[in-house]
Amino acid sequence: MTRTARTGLASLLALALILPLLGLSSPAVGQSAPHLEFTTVTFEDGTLSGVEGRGEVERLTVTDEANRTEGGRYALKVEGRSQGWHGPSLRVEPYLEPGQEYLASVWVRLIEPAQARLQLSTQIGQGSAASYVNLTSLVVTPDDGWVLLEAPYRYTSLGDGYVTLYVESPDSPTASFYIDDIHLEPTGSGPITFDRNLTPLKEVYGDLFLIGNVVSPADLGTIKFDFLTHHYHVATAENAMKPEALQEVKGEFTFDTADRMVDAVLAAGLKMHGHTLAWHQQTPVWMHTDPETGRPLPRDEALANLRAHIRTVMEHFGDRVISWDVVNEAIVDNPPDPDDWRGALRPSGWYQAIGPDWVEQAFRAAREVLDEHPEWAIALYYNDYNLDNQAKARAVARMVEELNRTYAAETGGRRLIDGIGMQGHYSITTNPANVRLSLERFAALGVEVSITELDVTAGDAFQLTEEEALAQAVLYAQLFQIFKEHAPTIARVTFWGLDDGSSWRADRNPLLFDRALQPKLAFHAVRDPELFLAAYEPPPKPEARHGTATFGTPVIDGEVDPIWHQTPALPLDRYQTAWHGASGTARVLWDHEHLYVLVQVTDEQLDRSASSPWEQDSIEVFIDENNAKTTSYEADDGQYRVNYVNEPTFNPAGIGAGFASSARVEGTAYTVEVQIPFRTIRPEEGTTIGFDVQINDARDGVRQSIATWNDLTGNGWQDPSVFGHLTLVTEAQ
Ligand code: 9MR
Repeated sequence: MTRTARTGLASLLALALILPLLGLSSPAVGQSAPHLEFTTVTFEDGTLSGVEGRGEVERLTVTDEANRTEGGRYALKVEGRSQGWHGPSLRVEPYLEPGQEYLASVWVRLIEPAQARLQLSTQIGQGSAASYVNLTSLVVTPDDGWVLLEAPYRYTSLGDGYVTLYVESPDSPTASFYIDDIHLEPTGSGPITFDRNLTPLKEVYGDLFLIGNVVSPADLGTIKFDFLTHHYHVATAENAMKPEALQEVKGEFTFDTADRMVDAVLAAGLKMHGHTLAWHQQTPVWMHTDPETGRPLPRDEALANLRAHIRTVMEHFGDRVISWDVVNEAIVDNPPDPDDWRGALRPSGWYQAIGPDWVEQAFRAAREVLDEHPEWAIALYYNDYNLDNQAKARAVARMVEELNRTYAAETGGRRLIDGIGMQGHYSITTNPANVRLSLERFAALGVEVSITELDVTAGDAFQLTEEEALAQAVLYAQLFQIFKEHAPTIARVTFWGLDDGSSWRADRNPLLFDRALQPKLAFHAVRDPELFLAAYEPPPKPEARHGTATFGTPVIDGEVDPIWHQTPALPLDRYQTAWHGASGTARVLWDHEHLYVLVQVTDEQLDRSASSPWEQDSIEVFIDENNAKTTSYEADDGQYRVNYVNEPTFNPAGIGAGFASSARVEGTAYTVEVQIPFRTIRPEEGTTIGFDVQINDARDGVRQSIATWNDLTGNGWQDPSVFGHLTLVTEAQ
C-alpha cells in the first residue's frame, strides 16, 4: 500500500473509529430518579449505620480516633479480619435503579500493615448467585492518611434484591483500616443500548475458532445477556461455577443458580465452557485444610474431596459444557528452573495436602468421569495466566508433556490433558512475540490451545488517553493476527468481560467496549486486524540507547576509584512510573573476565521493608551477552539486583557464581559497585552486549518509582529485547 493510500484510509477510518473512542462517557438515555436518595454515611450518629462485617468476624467500631467528615468527629474502625474478602459491607439496593450508572465512593485510611491494597467492590446477588465486581483499588500506607476510592458502575441487575458496597484488601487478609463518608450517587447516565447492527465478532471469527465472553447469573434477562448473545458463541461463568459457588459446605452442592445460568446460555444458542474444577482461590478451605488447626488435611482425605468435587460437578453438568478448566493456575510466576516443573508448582492448599501429583490426580479424576460417558465430547484443560512468560510457559509445557506421555504409555496412546488455556491477562507492554512463542510451544505438544480470559489493560483511574487507546488497539490487532495464523491449534478465544465497566480491572479499561457498551478502537482492531494495522502506525517506541564501557579493572569496595572517571556516565532517567523518584547514573568498565558497573543513586528515603527484593531500594543490572535481543531469557541473559545494604538477588537464581558487589550509603544517597563475570562470551574490544540498569525506589514498603537507562516497558526481567546496547572499547569515547 502506498503512503498516500495509507494516509487516506487512515483519515477515513479515523472518522469512523475515533468517534466512538471519544464517546467514552455514557449517553444518557432517559433519566429517572432512583427509589431512595442515598445519604452519605458519616458515622456521626455513633452507629454502624447498617454496615456489617462480610465475614462475621470483623470488629467494627465507630471511633473518634480518626475522622474524614468535614465538621465531624467519627469514622468506622475495621479490625479482626482474617481473609482478604473480609471487610465492612453496606446494603445499597434500595437506592439503585436498574440500568442507571452510579458513582460509588468511600474514604479509607490504613492502620496496618505497612502497606496494603484497599479495594472498593460491589456484590450483586447472594450465595452461589453472587457476582463480585472490583470497582477500584489503591496500594496505600498508613502515612498516606485518608485516601478516596471512587468508581462508576452501572447496575444492570439488582441481584434479586441484594446489592452491597464493601471494602476489602485482597492481598492483605489481616489489614485493619478506617473508613468514612460512604457515598453513592447517580451519574445521570441512564439505561444503555448497544448497536445491534455492529458485525458480531462470532461472525467475523466463526470459521476460525469460537469467540467467547463471561457470564454471571445477574446478567440473565438484562441488556448484558443480549449483548453476550449478539457477539459471542460461548460463555464462561465468571464466578458461578467455581468451587466455592458449588460446594461451599462439604457435601452440600448448590447447583440451582449455575443451572439457571447454564440453561439460559444454552437456550440462547451459545455453548458453555466450565470454569473451574480445582483452584487455589475461591475454593472453600475445608477441601484441603483442617479448619481447626489450619494444617493441610491428610493426603487421602484431600484427594477424596478433590475427586468427589470433580466427579459430582462434571456429572451434574454433563455435556452441557464443551470443556472444563480442570486445574487453574498451579504453576508459580517466572519459575527459576522451568525444566523442573514439580519445583515450579505453587505451594497451594491442594499441593500441601496432596503433594506434587495433585494436578495429575485432578485430571485423572476428570478423565475417569469422561471414560464413563463416551457420548460426551468434553475437552479437559489446564488453565493459567502469564503464559507469555517463557519460563512459566516452559514449566507448563514440561508438565503437560510428561503427564500426557505417562498416561499415553498406560492407555495405548490416549491423552490425559486435551488443552492448555492461556488466560491472556495482558497490558499494552506485553510483547506479542512471546504470546506467539508460547502458542507454538503448546501446539508442538499436540494439545489444543484456547485463549481463555483475554483483556489488555491501558491507562488507569478509568482514564484512557488517545495514545493509550491506540496502543491497546494495536496490541489487540497484533494478537488477533497471531491467533488467526494459529487458528488450526486454537479452539476458542474468550474475553474476560463484556465491557470496561464490568471488568475485574475496570479502572484500567481493558476491553473492546466502553462502559456504555460502545465499541472502542480495540473493537475495530479485532474486527479487522490487517486493515487496522495497515491504517494505524503503532505508537513509536523510544530508540534503544547505545553506550560504551571502557577497558579497566576497578576495586569493588564501594569507593569511587579514579578509574571510574575514565568511562562515561549513563543517565538513568527513563521512568516506567508516572511518579519520578530516585535517579542516578551508571558507569561501566570491563576486562576479559568481568563487567563492572558503578551505580550512584540519589534518593530521599531508603527503605527495604518489603519482602520482594524489587520493592526495596535497589539497583538492577541486565545483561544479554550475545545481544541477540531475544524476547525471553536464554543462557547468556541475566538480571543482577543489589539493595543499598548490599544484599544481592539473581534472575535466574543460579547465575551468582563469581558475582561480587559492594554498597555504601551516604545520607539517603547510595552507591553500588558490582562485578559480573562473563559467562558465555570472551569479550574483546568492539564487542556489543545488550545492557540496562534500573533503580527501584521504595517508600514505606512499596516501590513508588522505577528509573532505567533504556527500558520503558518494565519487561526486562523476562524479555532481553528491551535492553539497550553497550559497546566495549579500549579508550573512553
Ligand atoms: O473475574 C473474576 C472476579 O470477579 C473475581 O473477583 C476474581 C476472584 O479471584 O476472579 C476473577 O476471575 C479470575 C479467573 O477466575 C481466573 N483467572 C484470573 C481471573 C481474574 O482474577
